[in-house]
Amino acid sequence: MQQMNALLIYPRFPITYWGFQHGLRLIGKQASLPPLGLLTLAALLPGQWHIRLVDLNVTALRDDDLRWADIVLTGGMLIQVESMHEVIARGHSFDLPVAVGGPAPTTSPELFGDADVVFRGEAEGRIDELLRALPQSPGSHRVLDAPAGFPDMKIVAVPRFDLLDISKYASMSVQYSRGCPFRCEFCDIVAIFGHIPRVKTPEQVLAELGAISRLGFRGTLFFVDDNFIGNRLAVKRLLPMLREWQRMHGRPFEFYTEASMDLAADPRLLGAMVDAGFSSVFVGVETPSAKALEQTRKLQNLRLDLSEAINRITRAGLEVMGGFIVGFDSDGEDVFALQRDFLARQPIPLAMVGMLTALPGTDLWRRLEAEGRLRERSSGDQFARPNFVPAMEERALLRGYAGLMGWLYSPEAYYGRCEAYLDRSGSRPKTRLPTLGEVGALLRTIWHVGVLGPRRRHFWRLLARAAPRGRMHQAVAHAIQGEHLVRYTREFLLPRLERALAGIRTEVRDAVPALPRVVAR
Ligand code: B12
Repeated sequence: MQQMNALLIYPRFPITYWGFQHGLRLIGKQASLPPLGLLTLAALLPGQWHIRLVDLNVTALRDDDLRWADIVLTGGMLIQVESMHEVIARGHSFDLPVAVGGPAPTTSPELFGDADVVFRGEAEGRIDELLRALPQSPGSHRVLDAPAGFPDMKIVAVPRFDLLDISKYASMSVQYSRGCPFRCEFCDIVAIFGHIPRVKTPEQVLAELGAISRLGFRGTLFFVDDNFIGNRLAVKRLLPMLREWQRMHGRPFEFYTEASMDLAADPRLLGAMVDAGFSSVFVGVETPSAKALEQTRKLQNLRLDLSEAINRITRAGLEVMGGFIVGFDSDGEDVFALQRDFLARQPIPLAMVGMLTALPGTDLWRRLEAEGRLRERSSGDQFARPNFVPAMEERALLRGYAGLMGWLYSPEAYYGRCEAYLDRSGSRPKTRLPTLGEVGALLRTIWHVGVLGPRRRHFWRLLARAAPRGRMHQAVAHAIQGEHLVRYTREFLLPRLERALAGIRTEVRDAVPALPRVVAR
């Protein structure tokens, strides 16, 4: 096998809710999470290859990198497509062949006609196929479709975390499982990763934690699973080993992940997650409307009282981060008040409320296509105008959504949810002492938010509430997060929704045929 210089480039994200760009500045970081897909791919490439990673969210792509490279490998989500095309053009301008992979090429290969190789699906067990398809120079175009079936997670190599400049990232990430047993109509996970959760061995997971720990990273670590508890038996074997590993290594990490709502019905599993060092969990709550949950086949959320479930998880010691959706076909204009009343009673500071969007490869996409309601491809951005004709009158949907988001991330409502969380959250095992970087972030936040910031009154009130509970670092973390969520809503989301509304008004006006001018007799 010939030695090659492979340049792995992670495309830029636009500013988004999940990007936390305004918060990152306060903690002196450039990105919230590393490009785990490319790091995992890098570990599969031939050992004699030289590999360089350039994450455009933390650094710029230099001509020197392109001059050094023999080939460019890039990959990402639909929301990164614009930057992916720039990477392809840049690579070609240095006469380099470019291969693309990851979620966006996997679900929408037709978007990458400019790439030399479009790799769909998981890379494990398919590196030879990729190497055979890689041309010496640009100009050809091959699509490598995902094979039927999915690779065993036991062959996933320890990602090349050593390629990262870890000082640039707020969190690290590992993946324990792929796939989800549920079949929500709007989600493409089953299409991409299957509905039988595949898991790594506990030894694989501990090896990855060891690799990250040896790099000196201390802090939050995201288990990027679609559903961490998809395989109950396996995860119950993993958790005690995680707890022991944390104990042996001085509890270097606070874990967070994604899980289905039925976690609330398993107190032993909840307890084991908290003991292992989990501090928060992202849950797809979606909506308090039973009709909508039924319609979108989120049946697991109908089997329990959502409020009770959220409070049970919170009391157990896990902060709930919630995903919510408005714009289901069964939603009337009362859905905004329904969501608002529900959210006002929940201890959920980070509530990601989006409008239903149709992702390629989902059952929702297929249904809307059959109904002739699809408009255009979606970047997966649920915070923009729907990419299909909604059942609710669209201006009412956008106005209602803007009203809900304006309230949700008003300082009063946001800090109110942070206080509710403090009041109801259960205790967690003590973690390590703060790093110097974390002390720096604390001081910067006190100055920029507590002294100079427009939300300082809320900030000090929250800290005063947290102090007697020994939860100061959590209150500061919520204040940092709040800076992004409040500013992104005010400075980006609401103006964008206003523009979309104005656009619809023009469309409606232009659609009305000019009435023949009536000449008064
Ligand atoms: C972690 C994660 C996030 C993190 C960010 C991660 C990051 N890198 O910054 C957070 C929480 C911030 C996030 C946010 C969003 N996310 Co997200 N996220 C994920 C999640 C859960 C895991 C991704 C991951 O790390 N996987 C682990 C790695 C190992 O897998 P992988 O990336 O697929 O890579 C493998 C292969 O694809 C391949 N491969 C990857 N790259 C390349 C390149 C080449 C050249 C080759 C050959 C192969 C290859 O090899 C790897 C090993 O097999 C996925 C779901 C999933 N299970 O993948 C959703 C997912 C990627 N997210 C999605 C979406 C829509 C979003 C949002 C747009 C949601 C929103 N509306 O705001 C935001 C946008 C991001 C932002 N900054 O705003 C969608 C993307 C859909 C699409 N087709 O593009 C996914 C698939 C979830 C879904 N339900 O559909 N997300």
